[in-house]
Order: sequence, then structure tokens, then C-alpha cells
Amino acid sequence: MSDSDVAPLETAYGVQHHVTRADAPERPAHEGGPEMVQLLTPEGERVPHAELDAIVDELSDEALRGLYRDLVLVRRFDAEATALQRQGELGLWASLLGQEAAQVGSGRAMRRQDYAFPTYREHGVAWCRGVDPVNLLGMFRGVNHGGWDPNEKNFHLYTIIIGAQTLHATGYAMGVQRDGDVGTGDEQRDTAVIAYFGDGATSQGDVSEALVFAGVNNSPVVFFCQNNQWAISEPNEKQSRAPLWHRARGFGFPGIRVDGNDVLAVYAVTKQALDAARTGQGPTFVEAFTYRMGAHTTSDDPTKYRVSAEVEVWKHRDPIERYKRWLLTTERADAGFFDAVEAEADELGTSVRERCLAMPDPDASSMFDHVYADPHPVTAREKAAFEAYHASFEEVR
Ligand SMILES: Cc1ncc(C[n+]2csc(CCOP(=O)(O)OP(=O)(O)O)c2C)c(N)n1
Repeated sequence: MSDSDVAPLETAYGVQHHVTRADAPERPAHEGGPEMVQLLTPEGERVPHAELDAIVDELSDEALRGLYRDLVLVRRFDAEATALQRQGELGLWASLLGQEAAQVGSGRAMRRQDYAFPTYREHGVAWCRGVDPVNLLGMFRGVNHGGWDPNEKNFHLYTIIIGAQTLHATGYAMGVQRDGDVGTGDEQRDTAVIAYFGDGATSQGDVSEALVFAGVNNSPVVFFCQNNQWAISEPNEKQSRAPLWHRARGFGFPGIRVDGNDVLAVYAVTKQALDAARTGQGPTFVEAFTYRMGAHTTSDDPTKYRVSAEVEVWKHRDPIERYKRWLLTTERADAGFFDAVEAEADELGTSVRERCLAMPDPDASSMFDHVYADPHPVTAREKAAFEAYHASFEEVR
């Protein structure tokens, strides 16, 4: 891409009070704009792509059906978690509804040794990393601080502090470089790191710092931004004057916008970016253009700040429906397959619910246990005082 391709004041959303591109886009800004990579239209028609078709062609029919299964199971898990929250079993839930393709496409593009740093909505990526979904519920139920071992699945614990994990990812990627695990040509060894964050997070200083360090060190990290259009109640055009993927150029590495509701395109674009990272070509910024169909979390009400017509438009771009249509029309899957996936989703929902309700309450004083790696006199004193306080309640009873 040359400098002249980018209008200096092009906006994230193409809203009228800003300057927009001189050349009229074939695909309007609210649909992702002309440069957005898309391999499947919302109607489920395959769009050819000179570079990326080869990546999709490598996937067997079984792998392609597997992506569908992932999308459906992840959506079902998310629906069950939302219901559990509504019934008072979780304190809070951040739904991924609408973002399944962005997460499954990118999650399945990773290799075993790659390492992901999520925010708090990446349930679909967790699924692809093999994290038991019920483990995702512990923190939201208040019984643990994250119920999985990050080093076992190469999937870091959820991060609530917006954007902080991008620094962790860059630091980890710099460590990967220093371990010599980049560009060796050994497929089992060469490692990439992927940092997940939202559009709102790009306004955080941490994210800019992470991009600077990744850029100057040419670190093997993919910055995967799910632009779901809203940072709680702040729409995109109030967050950024420039399209998010354009920012990469300022940090000295490539940026690309992909249709985040198109699982094939997300898979192909992310695989390309991860391959580049592993082979020593440095970072990429991927903006997955998607939409948050539900509330930001179960504690907010999106009808207070966005219009339902917008949601209706995005329903038409549903990631699961378009992919199902393509699988059907290309005869890669039949009705029997779709029924089996539905049945499996029902089973998953039931098992997640049962296992969530059976999660034991932790011993309250265990919150002092991992504050320091080694015993510490201050926390030991605090723990003793806390236990004595609790014991005093038992005496009253
Ligand atoms: C450093 C920090 N500032 C503010 C918040 C409060 N907060 C929680 S979510 C959120 C919006 C995040 O939006 P975005 O990055 O687009 O992610 P999304 O939730 O839409 O996936 C904010 C401001 C926070 N958690 N951390």
C-alpha cells in the first residue's frame, strides 16, 4: 500500500462531519469499507482472493466442518453462561454473541506452541486452546481468580484492565525472540504470540506502548483487535478518527482489516499474520470488523445508547448462518451433521450448567495464599486476623 492510498483524515466510520475517501468505496464504511478482506459474503457466497484462497484450500472438509462445530458450541456455551448470570449463579458475564467467527477463526489459526493473551470476552479462543469452558465461569462466579493453568494451554488468564495484556504479550514475544524460537524453520519450535483486545482498548496508552515495543523489536506478535463497534456506550466514531488497522503503519508494521463475521477470512488472515511472526517478519495488526450483538456485560443495557435498527442490520451478517449456508451449498455438510452439532450443543449446555452449580466455594482465607510466591509476614498476619474475625461469627451463632 502506498501513502496515496490513505486519505489523511479518513475516519473510522465514514461519518459525514469528517473527510472521507476521495474514491467512493465499493463497500461502504459501515460494512467495513473497500479494503476489508472477506471470503464469504453475508449470503454465504465465496469471494475469491488471490493470496488467501490457498490457505483456505489447505483445510480438509473435516476441518471446515470443525469450524462450524466450534462456532455453534461456543455460542451455546455463551448463551448458557448468560442464563446462569440471569439466574444469579454468576456475578457478571461478558457475552461473545456475534463475535464467534473472529474468535474461532483466529483461535484455530494458532499452533500448539503459540501463546494467546486474551481480554475477558475471548471464550471462543479459550475453547480453541482446549480450556474447559466451565473453567471460564469460576471468576465470574467469584470462586477463583481464573480457573486454568495458563502455561498448560498457552492461554493467559483473562485481563479486566483494558489493554494491559497487550504489554504482557509484547513482553512475552520479546522473550520468545531471546529464546531463539523465531525463524528457525522448525514448525514445532517457531512461536508466535497473539494479543486480543477491543476497539476501545486502542485508546489506552498501554496498547500504544505495546505497539511501539513490538514494532522496534520486530517481535513475533499479532495484535488482534475485535472491533465490535462499541466500548461499552462509546461508538467507534467517538473513539478514533482513523480506521484502527491504519494505525499499524505509524508503528512500522502492516495492518489489515478483515470481516470478523467471516470465519474463513479471519482464519486465513490470522494464519498469514502468525506465520509472518513465527518466521521473523515481525508484528501485524489485525482489525476484525465485527459487532457485539448483546450487552457489553450483563450489567448494562444497550438499548439506552444504541438503536435497535443497527442490531437488525448486523443480524443479517451473522457469522454462523453464512457459514452454514456455504457448507450446505457446497455439500460439505448435510442435515445429519447439523443435527448432530445441535445435539452436542445441548449436551454441552447441560454439562456446563451442572458443573457450574457444583463448583465448590473456596475457603475465604485462601485469598491470601498467592499474594507472594514465598511466605510473607504481612499477609500471614492479615490471614490470621481474617480467620479470627470469621471464627468470631461462629461464636455468636
Ligand atoms: C484501564 C481500564 N479503564 C477502564 C475500564 C472500564 N472498562 C471496562 S470494559 C471497557 C470498554 C472496553 O471496550 P473495548 O476495548 O472495545 O472492548 P469490548 O468490551 O467492546 O470487547 C471499559 C472502559 C477498565 N476495565 N480498565
